[in-house]
Parts: sequence; structure tokens; C-alpha cells
Amino acid sequence: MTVKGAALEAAAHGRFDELPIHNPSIECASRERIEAIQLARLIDQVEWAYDRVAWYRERMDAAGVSPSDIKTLADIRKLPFTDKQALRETFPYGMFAVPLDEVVELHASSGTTGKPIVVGYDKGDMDLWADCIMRLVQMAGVVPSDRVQMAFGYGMFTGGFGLHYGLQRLGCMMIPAGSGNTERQIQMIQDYGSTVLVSTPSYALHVCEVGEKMGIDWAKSTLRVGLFGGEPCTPALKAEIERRMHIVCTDNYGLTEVMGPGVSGECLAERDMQHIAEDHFVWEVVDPETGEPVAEGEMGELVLTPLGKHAIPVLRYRTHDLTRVVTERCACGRTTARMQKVRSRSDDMLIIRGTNVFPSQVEDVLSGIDGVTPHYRIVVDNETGLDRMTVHVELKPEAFSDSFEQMDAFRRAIEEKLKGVLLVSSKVKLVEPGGIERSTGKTKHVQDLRKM
Ligand code: DLL
Repeated sequence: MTVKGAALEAAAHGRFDELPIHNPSIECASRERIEAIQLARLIDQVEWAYDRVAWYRERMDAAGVSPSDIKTLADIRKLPFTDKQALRETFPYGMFAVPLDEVVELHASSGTTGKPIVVGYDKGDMDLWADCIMRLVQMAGVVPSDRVQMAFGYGMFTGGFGLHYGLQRLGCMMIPAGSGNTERQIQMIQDYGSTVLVSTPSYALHVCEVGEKMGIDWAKSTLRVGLFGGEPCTPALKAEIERRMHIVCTDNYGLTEVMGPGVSGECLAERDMQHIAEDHFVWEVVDPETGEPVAEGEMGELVLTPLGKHAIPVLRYRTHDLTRVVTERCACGRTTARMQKVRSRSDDMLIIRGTNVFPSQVEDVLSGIDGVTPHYRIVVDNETGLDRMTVHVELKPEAFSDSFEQMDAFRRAIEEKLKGVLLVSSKVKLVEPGGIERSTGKTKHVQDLRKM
């Protein structure tokens, strides 16, 4: 793989001290200092929410807790959780803590059912957001001279505008391509000499494939960084994109309800973890069933409390994202806590004939099989009365054979491998290259057609 640019070159040789750190007084602070900042801001945030949002005042009064009860970080557990439902119930402005004329931007997340979730930002929130983005993009090797092609949509989704403002503030030249129209995206990379592509990882793979078909030699392209987020990215998918596009890819995490992108980002030193902007978020990891904290470093559900956000002061938001968090200093020099990349959510678990199946398990099995592409789809139905899971697996051209026996044996071998891990049988359907629909944004891997 060709590494392009001084920052990536330094990282590739382990010279992390040559990479810029946006705000070292925070990102490299001692744990005591980080926690002191968190506590001071948490106390203010709880007061802000209690004083200005009826929903919190009612819940806290009912739980017998008042803002003055927050004296340590651990006291956060006295507060009620917030979930998606709360934001739906109060649609559109019920959770807002500032008058609407102070709100300068709205975003929303549609979800699959029900009302959208609407979030607002005042001027201070926008500054805070841009600060979080400037940190994470520099962790990923982006520099002010970069030309950044934004392939996230510029709509209500937080991905497009959220990353745009921070990247622009850093000094990057923004190329607001928006999502979709893949051949045009590739043309723009060539015409404008884009050096960074911002998208979901699955869309970046699609750009890669279409470019290859168009005869692009990615090694010679100006593109050098892939800035991904919005959906899980397996190590195998990342490695494949890096190899084929000759770019270095990192992955950043966030969610609409607490800000959008900007919660955490991957640095170039340790590639499976993401640094949390801890002065802007208190993190907790809880048992998804009981809501009780798990031991530090253990897997559980991430709960986030944004700090200093004034338009919507969400407290203890249940993300449903499964991860673990560690606080040791990272090889990149940062001391902020790191969360393991999110691979699954507590609410994406499928129950197939009584057995729990996570789509990420299917993905892990497939990524270990030669001849299959990273594109797959899981279809579940119960037409026959019993749950039936079919995994559509897209083949690479070289895995195709004219021999029916050979193809059938390959199919059965995949079924066996899946059964070994999932402990429940599934059917595998082999699909020709390009046969699984590509998405320009987040890829939906599961189609659950079961009728109750
Ligand atoms: O996806 C915010 C975002 C946009 C983050 C662009 C990064 C880049 P939502 O649409 O509200 O917000 O979806 C949030 O997407 O709870 C996770 O389940 C998932 N998710 C987001 N980023 C990642 C990631 C944006 N890097 C939901 N890895 C979250 C894994 C992610 N899952």
C-alpha cells in the first residue's frame, strides 16, 4: 500500500510524536484533571437540564434526586436514563432547554419507525461540535491542506454538516459532493484532486469497485485518507479498502441524540479503539439488561451524557451500542479513554428459533472465507411456521465455477462454518458479483420479514 503524506508516513513508522494533537491540554491530560473537568461540567449540565426541561425535572423529582446530589462522577448513577422514546414523546421541541430563537441548526434521525428524533444546537453547541471534529480528524491524519470530499448527505442526517464544519474550521478545502452518484464522485476526486473521502465504509468500498471498473488506478489517485463512520466497519473491510484504494482509513463514532459525529475517533496508533472526547462526554458502560455498571474494560452498553451542550441537555443516554472502554494512555500520546469500535447493538440481536444471533457474527464468519466479498444480506422469515434465516453471500468473480458440484460444495461449506459459530442452521444463497444492492449511506444488512 502506498502511504501518501507526511502525517501518514510518520504514523506508518510509529513516529506518533510528529502528528499534531488538536488540544493537548485536554487530550493528554492526567485522569485526575479529566475527571475534575467532567465533574464540574456535569454539575452544571444537570442543573441546566433540571431548571429548563420539564421532562428531566419531573423524572428527577420522582426519583428523589436533585442537582445538588451530584457531588462526584459516580453520583451520575442517581439520575434517570434517557432513551429514544423520551425524545420521540417530546417531539419536536419538548427537550429543548433554550428558546428557539437561540437555536441555529436542527438535525434529525429518522429511525425505522415512529416519529423522527429532532435535535437542536445553539451557537455554543456548534463551536463545541466543531472542536470535537477537529480533534478526531487530526487523529486520523487529516491536515489543513487536505481537500475533503464529503460523500455524506447534507440533509437532516448529522454526518454531512457535522463533519463539514469542523473540517472547514481546521482549514481544509471542503468539496460538498453529498451522497450518491458514484461515477460523478470519482470524477470529482480526479478533477479536484480530493485527498480525503468522508463516507460510510460500505459506500467507500462501492466507490472503490466502481472506480476499478472505470479503469482508475487508485495507487496513483490523490486520495490518501478515508474518514469513515455512521456504521460498523470490520477490520477486514477496512483492510480491504486500504489495500485496494491505497488510502489509510479510520473510523469515527457518534449519534444524533448526543451530538452526531464527534463522540470518539480512531487514532493512527491503535486501530481497534476510538478516543472519546471526554471533556465533552461522560461515558458509562452498563449491563444492557440491568442498567448496572460493568467492571472497567468489560463489554456492555455505552451510556453517554454530553457536557456543555445547551440546546438539548441529554442526560445518561442509552445508546444500545455495545463496547468496552479502557483508560490507559495510548501509544499516540493521548490519555483520553478509548472505546472499542462498535460492532453490534443490544437491539440488533436476532432470535432465530430461540438462539441469539448477532449480524456481526455472520460478518466475522464471512470475512474469514476466501472468495466472498464484504457484501452480504441476512433475510429472516417464518413463512413455513419456523424461523428461517437465509444468508445472501456475494462472491468474488474468481470464486465462480461452471461446476454445479463445486459451487454447491462451497455453499454447504459456508453453511457449516456459520452453524459452527451461530449454533443454529441457516441457508446460504450464493449471489453473483455486484448482486447485492449497494447503499450510498448506511448499509442495512438485515431484512426481518417475520410475521408475529
Ligand atoms: O451515524 C452519526 C455519525 C455520522 C457518526 C457520521 C459518524 C459519522 P445516527 O444516524 O444517529 O448518527 O446513528 C447513530 O449509528 O448509535 C451506532 O449504532 C451507529 N454508528 C455510528 N457511527 C458508528 C461507527 C450517526 N463508527 C448510530 N461504528 C450509533 C459503528 C456506528 N457504529
